[in-house]
Amino acid sequence: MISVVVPTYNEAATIPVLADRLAKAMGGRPWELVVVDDGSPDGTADVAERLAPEVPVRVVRRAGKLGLATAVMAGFAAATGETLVVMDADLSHPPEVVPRLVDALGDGTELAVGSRYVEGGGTVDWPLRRRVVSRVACLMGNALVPVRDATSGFFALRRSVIEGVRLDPIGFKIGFEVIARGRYRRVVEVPYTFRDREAGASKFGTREILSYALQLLKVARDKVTGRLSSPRERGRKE
Ligand SMILES: Nc1nc2c(ncn2[C@@H]2O[C@H](COP(=O)(O)OP(=O)(O)OP(=O)(O)O)[C@@H](O)[C@H]2O)c(=O)[nH]1
Ligand SMILES: [Mg+2]
Repeated sequence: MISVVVPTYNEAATIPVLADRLAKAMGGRPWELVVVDDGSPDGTADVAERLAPEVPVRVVRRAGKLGLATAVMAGFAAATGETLVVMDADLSHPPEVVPRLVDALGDGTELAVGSRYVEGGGTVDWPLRRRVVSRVACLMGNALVPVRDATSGFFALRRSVIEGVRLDPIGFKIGFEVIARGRYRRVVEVPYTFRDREAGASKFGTREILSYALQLLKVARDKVTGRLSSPRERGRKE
């Protein structure tokens, strides 16, 4: 079973499109959609719930806007699948790439990261400022983890990668946290083209940049003090 975890805040316009495209992309694979909504004023949670029974959807409702990282963690807790996928609701992450992420798992590969910064990947329609911020953020992250698109919010993993692992639910970049602290033998990057959101408002801003900087510092500290070994060694401790 594949659980696709999608955090939402005011995504009522796009969630039906996302669900429809996902359902088509998944083909015959057993899957569920886990929407984690933070009390969106636009009624995203109700819209998502009404997608059942056409789409195997589950909605986790949280009382207020508690942040993206904790939303994803709540989604992991509610998900029933052994394979977990995380993606945004705004169609920046193409649903058609999800099977490729999932199929990249296996054979010792327990984490697959959707990547804009490997051959075949890229961004379109993104303003220059966002492109520069993203590039710098990924270069900094790549100093600490073996993934070029270190801030990717689009990834698939086996549940075992995060089981018993304490993730720091700081800010926006839960993917970086999973890459830095998860237990896996191998990680691969799967190229995809990121598209800027067409509808709805961005939640990205200075606060997100600052919390990412803090997250980098914490991971660097834990590496230096030996609290964080390599993913492979973490895997062996099992
Ligand atoms: N549950 C929950 N979801 C959130 C929260 N903040 C953002 N999201 C969702 O997380 C995903 C990523 O947020 P975006 O606003 O697209 O962030 P971004 O991709 O960095 O920026 P833009 O695409 O430019 O808007 C989207 O599906 C949002 O609806 C939050 O506090 N709680
Ligand atoms: Mg987005």
